[in-house]
Amino acid sequence: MASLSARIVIRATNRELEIPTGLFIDNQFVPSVDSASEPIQAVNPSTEEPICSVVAGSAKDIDIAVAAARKAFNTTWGKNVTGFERSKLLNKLADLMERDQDILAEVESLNNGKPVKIARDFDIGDSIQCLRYYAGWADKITGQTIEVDNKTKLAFTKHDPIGVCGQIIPWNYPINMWAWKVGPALACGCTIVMKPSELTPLTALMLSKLIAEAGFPPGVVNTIPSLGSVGGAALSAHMGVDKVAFTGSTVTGRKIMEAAAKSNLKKVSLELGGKSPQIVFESADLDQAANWACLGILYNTGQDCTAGSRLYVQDTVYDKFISLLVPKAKELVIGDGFDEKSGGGPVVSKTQFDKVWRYIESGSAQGAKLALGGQKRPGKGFFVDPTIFTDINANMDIVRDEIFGPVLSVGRFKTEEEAISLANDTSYGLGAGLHSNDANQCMRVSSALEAGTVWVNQYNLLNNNVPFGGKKQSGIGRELGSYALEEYTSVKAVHWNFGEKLD
Ligand code: TXE
Repeated sequence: MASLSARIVIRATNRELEIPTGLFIDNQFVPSVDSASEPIQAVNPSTEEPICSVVAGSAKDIDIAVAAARKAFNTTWGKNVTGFERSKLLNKLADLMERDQDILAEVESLNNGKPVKIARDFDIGDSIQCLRYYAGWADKITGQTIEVDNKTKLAFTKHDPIGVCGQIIPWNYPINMWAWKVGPALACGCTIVMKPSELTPLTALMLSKLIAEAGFPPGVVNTIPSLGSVGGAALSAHMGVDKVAFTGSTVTGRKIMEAAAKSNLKKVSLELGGKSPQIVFESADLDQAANWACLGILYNTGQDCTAGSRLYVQDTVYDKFISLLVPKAKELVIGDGFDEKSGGGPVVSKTQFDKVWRYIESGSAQGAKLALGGQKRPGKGFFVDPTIFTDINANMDIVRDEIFGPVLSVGRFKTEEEAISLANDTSYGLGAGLHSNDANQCMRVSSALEAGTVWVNQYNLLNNNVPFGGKKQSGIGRELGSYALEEYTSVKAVHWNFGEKLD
């Protein structure tokens, strides 16, 4: 039987800690009921060394977790707990995450590769704030009273928790994606079966321990590390799951929607891939625009659903802009997440590394010009240095497909109309950015861009109180802000008769 915890030593900081490695059901770490279920190996992408192995859940384990979540929904949680109590527990969880932020940051870095300081200051800091933001909502979820007929009738609405939620999250922001999904679901009174990515299960397991410590009743949050094709597929097709929330690839999003349609028509929210454009107009502060463009494509080593991977520059300032952009991108040090000098880590896995390199090679083969990067590093670790292609055309794979690495394609345009048309020439619609000092142009272009989020004179910054999600094939539904509450509630209309009599 696979062990239910692992003792690991983080060499860089000399930290020794015990990581839970079982399935988390009913506030207990347990083994899989399937003796055939092979454990998942967590790997450090900076060294390619194994960290520890984790129990992998099977479809039968998903059944058990869903049953635990249903029981909790019907007894201790759901409509049986006040918003005030939910708020208190969410705040307590945020406090525990704050207490453990250094440990969580180190484990996040170990398993995902991102720099520890970025994990601590941004990923974990934002996640704590996200939980506190939704703690604030928990006792403010209200319906409406609606006048129907003043003399005899009244209607009102109730925003009921939707029920048992399957949440399937990816590996690029393991803690953030956990908080974005857990925060609003718990605030609304839902219960959860969480499936972290098989590549990055460790912090979700550590957070599960904090769920129990915070005092959430058993079964409210259950965590089943599992392969996507096993646990993810089982959750999406489960008749006992009322809603599935997903962040990941468009290919998988499509499968989830299909499984939902073929089973119980559960509610689905999808946050999928992107090929987000940024436009630099001639009036922009070019130095600033170059900074934001670098942040847009290089943050999290480009493993970002809103990565600004296509950049269109007005031809009158094109050469000047490239001469500012390339040295700035070159400055970023990609290295081991535990090295203080690293501003970015490796990509998450060998599969992702190979995918990024296939695209870099295809860019050159299809005639784009390398302005930066393109050299593989010797040695261990899935490191890819910042890479910039110019002289692109709309049919190249590097321009059409999501690469999810630090690879930027730069093109040029003459008119505003042409810039908008190039930017919108994609099946995706997640993020878009524009840089201009002409206020009217900012208004015109931001309204013409087909994306769920448009950044003006900045890029890639999100706030917990502002909604986030995609248009076109980048997704359905919204996370963050008050909009996320709609994903986890079901509106009930109650019609009340206080006077009309039927003959
Ligand atoms: O994604 P998957 P992968 C994009 C990015 C990346 C590509 C492939 O371009 O290169 O996707 O990455 C679970 N039913 N994004 O293969 O498969 C899986 O276990 C249910 C963008 O890792 O979408 C994991 O928990 N679930 C993205 C989650 O889906 C399934 C973030 C994401 O994995 C499943 C990640 C199935 N049949 C990748 N198959 C973003 N939007 O930020 C897999 N999963």
